[in-house]
Amino acid sequence: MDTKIKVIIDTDVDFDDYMAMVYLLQNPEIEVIAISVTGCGAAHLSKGVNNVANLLTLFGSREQRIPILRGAKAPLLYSNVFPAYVRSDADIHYAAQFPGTNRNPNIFDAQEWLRNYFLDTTDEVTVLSIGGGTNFGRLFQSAQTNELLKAKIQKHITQIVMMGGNLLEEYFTPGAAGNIEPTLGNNVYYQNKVAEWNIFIDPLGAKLMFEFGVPIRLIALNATNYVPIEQSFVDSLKAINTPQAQFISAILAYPANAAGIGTFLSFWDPLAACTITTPSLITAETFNLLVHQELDEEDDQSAKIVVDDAKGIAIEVATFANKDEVYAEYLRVLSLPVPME
Ligand SMILES: [Ca+2]
Repeated sequence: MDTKIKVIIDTDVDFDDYMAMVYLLQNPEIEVIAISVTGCGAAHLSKGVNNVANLLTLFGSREQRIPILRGAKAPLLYSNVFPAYVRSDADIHYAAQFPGTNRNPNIFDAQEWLRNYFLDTTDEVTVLSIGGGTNFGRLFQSAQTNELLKAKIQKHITQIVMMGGNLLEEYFTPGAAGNIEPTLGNNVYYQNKVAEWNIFIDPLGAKLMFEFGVPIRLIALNATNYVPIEQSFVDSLKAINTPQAQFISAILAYPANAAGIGTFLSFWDPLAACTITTPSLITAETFNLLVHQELDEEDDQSAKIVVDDAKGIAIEVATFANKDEVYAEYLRVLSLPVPME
């Protein structure tokens, strides 16, 4: 009997998305069903799709045929974007070399593939959302007018594990501040101190995901702040002689990433991925949450996660993570041999 946990990954193909994807693809307890790509986050859509296809050459011929889903070219609301340097570095996959070119990738339209998959499937799947809410928000929005699709999605998604959001000090101690302005450096083109990027990129996408009625575990900055990427982790990873570990080492060695080791980089998306098999890595509490939608150019609160006991939706929020255990779990899986048939 197949007891693997089936996972659909929704990614913006950022540096830490590679960490999360490799961890899941290499984990014998996981079966990756499909990888949907959004063009609204780090990588542009065509680059992201191409990079995911080539990433799969780190794995065997079955993995190289995993469906890759071309998702959104624009958010459902606003047009918030990452800084250009973040996007161009993601587009060139941090100059890390893929083992080869995927000559025969299975590429589909995301909305069409996901609709057909959920209408047909008997699987129970976990969705790992690590690129903002646009692709699944759009799917859930279209399912609001299709009762069969809605029921099938609600039945067959066991859980969404979403890297995103932050509980501010007014709601939880220790609070986690937003991460928009720190990423912008000297070019602060958004005046927003409260939001986290994955929610900020598409506040409506996140809202639609929250409201759909599938259980959500939010891997918030409150938890990821406990797991910075430190030099000790980079050194341990470098000592692992698998092509997969060496590839992630190359991603982290790219100058813009290396500058963040021990400073501004955290185990964002890979922490979310690790909790799928190992929820004991985090402490979580349920809060009733809303996503603030209105944009204000001068003191922007858009994408703020608001705790509202009357109107909020019950969401499980990770508030703590055990760094040593997260490192150990990640390194354990990246040390496993990969059958290349
Ligand atoms: Ca991401």
